[in-house]
Amino acid sequence: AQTFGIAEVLETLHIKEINDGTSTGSHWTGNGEELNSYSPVDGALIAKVKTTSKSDYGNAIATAQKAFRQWRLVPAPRRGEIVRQFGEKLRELKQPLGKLVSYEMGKSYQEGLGEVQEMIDICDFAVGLSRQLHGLTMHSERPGHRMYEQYHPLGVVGIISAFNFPVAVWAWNTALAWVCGDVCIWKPSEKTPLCGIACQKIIADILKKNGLPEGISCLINGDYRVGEMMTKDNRVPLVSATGSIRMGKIVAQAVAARLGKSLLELGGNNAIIVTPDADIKMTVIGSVFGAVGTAGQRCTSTRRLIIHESVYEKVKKAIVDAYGQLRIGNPLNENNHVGPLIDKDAVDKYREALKKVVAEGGRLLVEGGVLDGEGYESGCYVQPAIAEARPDFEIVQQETFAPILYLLKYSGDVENAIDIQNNVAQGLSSAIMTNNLREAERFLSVAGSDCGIANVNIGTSGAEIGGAFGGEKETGGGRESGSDAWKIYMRRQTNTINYTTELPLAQGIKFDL
Ligand code: UN1
Repeated sequence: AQTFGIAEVLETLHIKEINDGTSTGSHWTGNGEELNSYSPVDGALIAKVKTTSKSDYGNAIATAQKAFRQWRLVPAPRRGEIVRQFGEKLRELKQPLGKLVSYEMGKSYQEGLGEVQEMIDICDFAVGLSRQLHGLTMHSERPGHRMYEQYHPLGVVGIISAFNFPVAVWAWNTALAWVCGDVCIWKPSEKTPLCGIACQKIIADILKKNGLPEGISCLINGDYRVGEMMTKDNRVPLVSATGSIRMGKIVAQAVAARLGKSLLELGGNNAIIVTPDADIKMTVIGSVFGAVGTAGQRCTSTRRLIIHESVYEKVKKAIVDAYGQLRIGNPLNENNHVGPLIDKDAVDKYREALKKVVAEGGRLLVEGGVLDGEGYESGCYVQPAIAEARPDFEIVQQETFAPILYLLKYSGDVENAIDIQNNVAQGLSSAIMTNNLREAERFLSVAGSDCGIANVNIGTSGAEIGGAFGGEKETGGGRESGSDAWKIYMRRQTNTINYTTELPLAQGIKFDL
């Protein structure tokens, strides 16, 4: 019933009505239950996907392990060449893939394109990285000895990703893991399985054209039960998981129980501190995009504004006025700013949060509400809301994955704002709006923000791929994407070589025979 050229998009990306959900490269099966993918844009059933059964999973792992034995022998720059081809293909398919992201997940088409751009960027990054997987050399304390370290691939990397970035987060992980010499098994969110299928088809085609084995990229589909097959599996040395704190705790414990490694990127409760010196115009743009972009469903979404009392009324008015300009509706229509939430469960959680903030003594400045009528038939469209609240409200301490912004007031020094900011369980992204150099530096200092990301005069969302992405505390501590995040996908080996005819022991120990 929808008319956004979606049929064409699905055809270009080779998505059929019923898709087998398990792929070991070019080979597809799916013997598990059926999963429906509905669009939150118009409520339509886009396609049915067969989930991964235990035996499908077993096949995928076996194929991946076999592929690893070959892939690890391919020189890293040659592996980079495959990632380069993948990035080129993504450039070609940016529009249809961006549209599928927008239609299956509900973010605006612009943001869908932005997400594919993040994939392209990480591919470029990984290509360069493929010639820079450096270790250090050290000076041995023993004469005639050489000491150095090298990085080897880990093996099979499991990737569990969330609905909100249905393609980019996989790419951050997999592009790095591939150049590192790992093979990957990906379980996308059960809410966005088609994005996963589209990506798998793109890479499978490239692998095939290059005569590379199936299993360098595998796809599995289903809910937490399918994820659990990987978290409990010794053959998966690293599990990289993005999603809720609740999910992260389950994954971390399952992986730790077998002493595997996990890379966690979980919830945020991100704040912007607005100081007396803030540029109000920039504050409004940064805050509004941060709070309502992706309908508040980024882990970096702005949830709290911590505003100095001297500018509180001014900032409040400017932001409330800006909310009056927001257009909510079909995300494929470029005139709209805000699309739907992912599903009706998310709408319920949004409603409950608004009730809760009022029950705790907060005041709604922009009331919010669920939209109905023409164009809103899916029941997933909500109005972004703003509430005046206090930092210690239970609901303000939590991450609600919806466009709800809490305004909090501080007085006195910037330290008071930093305290409020840090006084939550999560530690992903943070920002300060100020033209005061001292305040900015205090915010970035050892006594400043405790988050993995701390920005000055930028909002909390929209991080570039070049930096390490992730956060502290209940955000899980993992770092993905840029900087030296690649190291977690490899194992470090220290090598000492003796090129003399003596065997001196370290620490000067004498052991005469
Ligand atoms: C996420 O929400 O899981 O910084 C990732 C940002 C994006 C990534 C968000 N580059 O908002």
